[in-house]
Amino acid sequence: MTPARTAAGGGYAPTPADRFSFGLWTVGWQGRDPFGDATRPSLDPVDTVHRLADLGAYGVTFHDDDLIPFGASDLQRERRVKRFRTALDDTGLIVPMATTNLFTHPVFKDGAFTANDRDIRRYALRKTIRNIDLAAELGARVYVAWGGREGAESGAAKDAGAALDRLKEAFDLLAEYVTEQGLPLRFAVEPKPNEPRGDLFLPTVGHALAFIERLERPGLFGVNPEVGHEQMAGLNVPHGVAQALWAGKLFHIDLNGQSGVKYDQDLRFGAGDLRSAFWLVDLLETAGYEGPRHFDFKPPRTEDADGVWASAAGCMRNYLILKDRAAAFRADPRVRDALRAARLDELAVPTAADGLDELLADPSAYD
Ligand code: 3MF
Ligand code: MG
Ligand code: MG
Repeated sequence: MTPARTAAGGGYAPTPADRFSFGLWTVGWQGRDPFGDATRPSLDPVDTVHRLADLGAYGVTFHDDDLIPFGASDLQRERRVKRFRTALDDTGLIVPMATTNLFTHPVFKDGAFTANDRDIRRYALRKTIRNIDLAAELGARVYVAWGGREGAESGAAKDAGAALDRLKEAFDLLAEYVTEQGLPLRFAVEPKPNEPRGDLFLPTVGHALAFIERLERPGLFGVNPEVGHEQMAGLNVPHGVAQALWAGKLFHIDLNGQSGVKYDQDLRFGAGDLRSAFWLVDLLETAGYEGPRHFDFKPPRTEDADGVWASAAGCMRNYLILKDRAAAFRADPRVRDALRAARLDELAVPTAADGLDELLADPSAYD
């Protein structure tokens, strides 16, 4: 632990240098779930910007519909954006990322870019492009694409190959748009195995990485892994993130907590999976990831307004505590000795640097 973190009032106070960001929909979640209605009133995005800045975050992110209610007139849209922009200017908060809501409105009941209905697919693209323009205007550098309802419940209801063709077509068109407009945006595909659909396309980081390589402009695409989503598939989150980093594709990350293979819990970061969170922070802090530490969590629906901000603060505090613990772990001479004894340094040495012929000519390698 560094004294700077622990000295003042409990310590671990986040600053903008920590690059913490939150979606408007996270703290703004009203507690509506499949079994129950809202337990909290809606939040004004302007107030959210001020609260997040006060807590020490550096960024705020949004779906189009979080900022501008679906169906708003052009005038309402203009007013909402203006107020939001003023709040950003007043607080210094930035918009590192934005995304599209392609799942709430009933027209998306069968997906968006992979809906069987072509009109819905065309509408989804136009909705996305409209928000890409706004994202770029507000200074975002990453545009996240979570499939939402791209998936199916029954085998015959969706042709998976055709759906992947349409998904590729959509991403190629979006990449063409940002390229032609000269917008400084890159896309981050967010995998999720299921929920709200029975099964979703691009279910894991690995599926998304493989898909990206089939696109026309793969350089414009990376991934936005979410802690809980990988765990819903029983996977090791730090390993998935490490592979994204290895591929140069970690464009963004959704941090939260999850306790095992079940529905998407969106707990505050560190809750439910503390060991995994420790290794994830260790990785992010040592592997050169410089993007936002973005929290995609839900304050429990049992919490009131104060609890919302306390749990948002808890996400950041948990991250900073784990960052300290990971640094202390790496600096501990006993750990260093143990890692050497386990021969971790040897794994960094190429197995056959002299080539295949040398390997085959070396009897000691086999005999
Ligand atoms: C759902 C999610 C989404 C995405 C968001 C894009 C509502 O499980 O994680 O949050 O993160 O749509 O950023
Ligand atoms: Mg997410
Ligand atoms: Mg989620």
